[in-house]
Amino acid sequence: GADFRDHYGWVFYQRNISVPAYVKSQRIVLRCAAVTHYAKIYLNGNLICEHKGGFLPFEVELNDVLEDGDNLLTIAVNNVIDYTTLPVGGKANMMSGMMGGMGAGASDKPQNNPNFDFFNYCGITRPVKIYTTPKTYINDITVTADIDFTKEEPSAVLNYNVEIKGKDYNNITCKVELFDEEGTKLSETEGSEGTFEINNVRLWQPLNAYLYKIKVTAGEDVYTLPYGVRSVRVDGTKFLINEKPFYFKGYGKHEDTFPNGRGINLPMNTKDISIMKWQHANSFRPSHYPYSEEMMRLCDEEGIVVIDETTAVGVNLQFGGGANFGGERIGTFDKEHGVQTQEHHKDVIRDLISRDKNHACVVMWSIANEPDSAAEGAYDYFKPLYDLARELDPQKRPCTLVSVQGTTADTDCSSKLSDVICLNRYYGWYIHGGVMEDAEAEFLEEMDQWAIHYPGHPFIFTEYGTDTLPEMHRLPASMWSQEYQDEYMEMYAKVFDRYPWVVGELAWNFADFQTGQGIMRVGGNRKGVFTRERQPKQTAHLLRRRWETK
Ligand code: BDP
Repeated sequence: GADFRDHYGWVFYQRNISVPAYVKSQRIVLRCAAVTHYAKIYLNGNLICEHKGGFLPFEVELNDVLEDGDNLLTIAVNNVIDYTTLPVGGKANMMSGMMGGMGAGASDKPQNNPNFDFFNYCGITRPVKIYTTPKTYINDITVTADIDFTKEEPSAVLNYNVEIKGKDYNNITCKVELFDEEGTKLSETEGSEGTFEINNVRLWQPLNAYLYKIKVTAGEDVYTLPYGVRSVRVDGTKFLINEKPFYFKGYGKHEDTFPNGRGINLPMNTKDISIMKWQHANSFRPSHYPYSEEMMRLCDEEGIVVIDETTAVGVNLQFGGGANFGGERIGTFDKEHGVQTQEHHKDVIRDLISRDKNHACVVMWSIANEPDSAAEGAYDYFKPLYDLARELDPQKRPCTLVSVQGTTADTDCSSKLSDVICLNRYYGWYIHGGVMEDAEAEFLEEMDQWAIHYPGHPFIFTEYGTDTLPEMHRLPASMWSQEYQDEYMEMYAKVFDRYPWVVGELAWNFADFQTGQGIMRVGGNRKGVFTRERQPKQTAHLLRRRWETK
């Protein structure tokens, strides 16, 4: 019922667990892949672990706390979002605020006010597992590749680093073997740090993946890491993958399906990737939070390029007319009244890079979506975050943030910090809705400004789209109709094609998705190029034709 849907605060998941005696000599670990947004784990009533942030894994060792027989495991989950969490919850309802404070959201009941446009699905959204390792175990593996492109057949040096933990970590032998994708052993070496040379390396290419396997044996522990060898770098206005200019074609997505909500849905992941391939799409942005590890692996396997994003959505108190603080306008980065997210934001970056650093599919880090990046204090908020990401990423991928409509070349701190400028633009929807000529004219005007102020970097359009109802057709085209979505997509394509420094188009959104209630949303956000059931709207065919040759 509505009470459950609108629940605010804690819920408790409980069950008994028991671990067979024969594994008790092992290290026993409880791993939660995602608990949204705050978790407290109790075993037999004792708090054993806490974790903030709803989209990244955490784990806790159970050996010292497990009792024989049944143990009561409690996972307490809190769904509250506010000025200290990512994503950010506001003081007032953002969606109704957009229309001058009317609409849903007026209630005295304590409630969440998402400062973002997707339903605040919470709970245990990904697998909880108990697994074992030997007492001395492989804690982490980091691999980077130096590729020599000067020869006709490129060669590569893989550098690996294995972190071993546990009581014997110092005097254990570590064997590392390299296999090709078919499982043929190519070479073998010893030591927790080392290199492999690969002549005639098979590169991981967009839509043409190739994964080597790196098998680490440390004492009794074994782990095999699939690893795609590829390079990424920005050169002038180009985004290079394996030294070749890459053009992003695809979407911003959500982890959102019926009836799973944000709960993991593996068959739908497979379906989504196969639909994107049908369309000749090669990439997407896992907006606005890190997706499941299963999805990241699938992208590695399928050659889908990913812009990996943190949970920082809603770091912008200008939404809803900026009336978030008791009806007053306050600065997003105001020390006293603004968001208090920077430290947590750093933790999310640490956890994200530590989880995803080895994935070939990840070619860039997105530090935030539509923050108040032109506000006073934005540079000071973001500079340390970029520094941290650049320091932590062993592959030194480019970094960006995704800029909201209204930022300009000279005001957006992204201009100073990002390797690629990523823009969300809605000319023809939120601005000049229904008047395509005006929309195009203002869009071109903005593009020319960026060209003057900010030459020399690549640009990706990370969002553009229109709410579109599958049943609605209109001639002449008008807003919400299939025809309008087509005309809008055609206009954007025309603009993108004018500017050689535009290196990507990620339409908003791949599929319709659930949002909160409000007068701006009809049964959710309907900007999908596919319905929530993953059936094509008319524009899916138009994009397919474009992307086949683009
Ligand atoms: C942008 C947001 C995205 C929204 C989209 C929209 O980044 O989350 O869903 O606009 O309004 O502001 O559809």
